[in-house]
Parts: sequence; C-alpha cells; structure tokens
Amino acid sequence: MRLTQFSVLLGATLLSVQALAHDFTAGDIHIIHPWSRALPPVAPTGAAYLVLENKGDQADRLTGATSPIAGRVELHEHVHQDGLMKMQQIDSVAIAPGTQVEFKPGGNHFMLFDLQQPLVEGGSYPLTLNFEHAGEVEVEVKVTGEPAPAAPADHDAHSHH
Ligand SMILES: [Cu+2]
Repeated sequence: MRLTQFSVLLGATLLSVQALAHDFTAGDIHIIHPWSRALPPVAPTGAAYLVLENKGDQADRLTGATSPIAGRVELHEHVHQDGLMKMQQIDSVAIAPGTQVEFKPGGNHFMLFDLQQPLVEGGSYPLTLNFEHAGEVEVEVKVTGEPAPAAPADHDAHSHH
C-alpha cells in the first residue's frame, strides 16, 4: 500500500519536473533549470541547484549569488572528510569553455541562509548570479517537491522493516 502511494507520487513528481524545465543566458553562459526543493515553512536555510554551461571559448567563473529571499547566499561543495560528507563554502566555481558544471544535491549547491519566505512547492524566487566575465544575471528558481535522489545500490538494505 505504502509502496503504491509512493510510486504514484514519484510519477507525478517526474512529470512536474519536466514541466518546470526552464533556462537562462548570460553572455556565453547557459543556465539550465534552477530549482530548489520545497521545505517546511520553519526551515531557516535552503539550497538551490542548476547547471551552468559555458558555450564560449573563454573560461569563466561563478563568483557569487544573492537573492532577495535570503539574508545571505553562499556557494557550497560537499567533501568527504574523515568518512563523512561535509559541506564547505567555496569562493568561486570555474566553468571551462565547452563544459557543464552541475549543482545538485550531494554536490555543489547554493546555500540560502536566513530565508525570508518559505520554499513552497510550485513557487519560485529570483536568484542573481555573478560571473567574472558574463557579469550579473537574475534567474528564476522554481521550487519543486522533488524527493532526494535514490541512494546508490545498497539503499534496499535498510528499507525493509
Ligand atoms: Cu550547503
């Protein structure tokens, strides 16, 4: 029963994610599908994800971001340290010519501190990205109910109770 409900939910979520695909351009930088996961209204921090593609022949660098809905936005990466996954702040993210840099759960992400409004499924908010060469561009981040990506292979080991 629970499994059936979950499958229905997952199917609906996949459809809504496709419907939400959207993109932006700043100079040579193509910004693909900025999104955030919906959170309970009390959450003080959130995260945003997207894909940056450098379509030019010059290296560029994402140097920061701001949003009117957050007191502060930091660039974060996940690192393995002492057997744990930890987040740490990074100053900038290089985007080599002809490559894509993916911000995703468990990897690079934008960390939004001091949220001024809840991340509600179906909503959206502005995020301004700053690039060394492409300059400043405002994108619209869509808030989805997308679940956490399935853990690799061994996730069955602890899901049978
Ligand atoms: Cu973070």
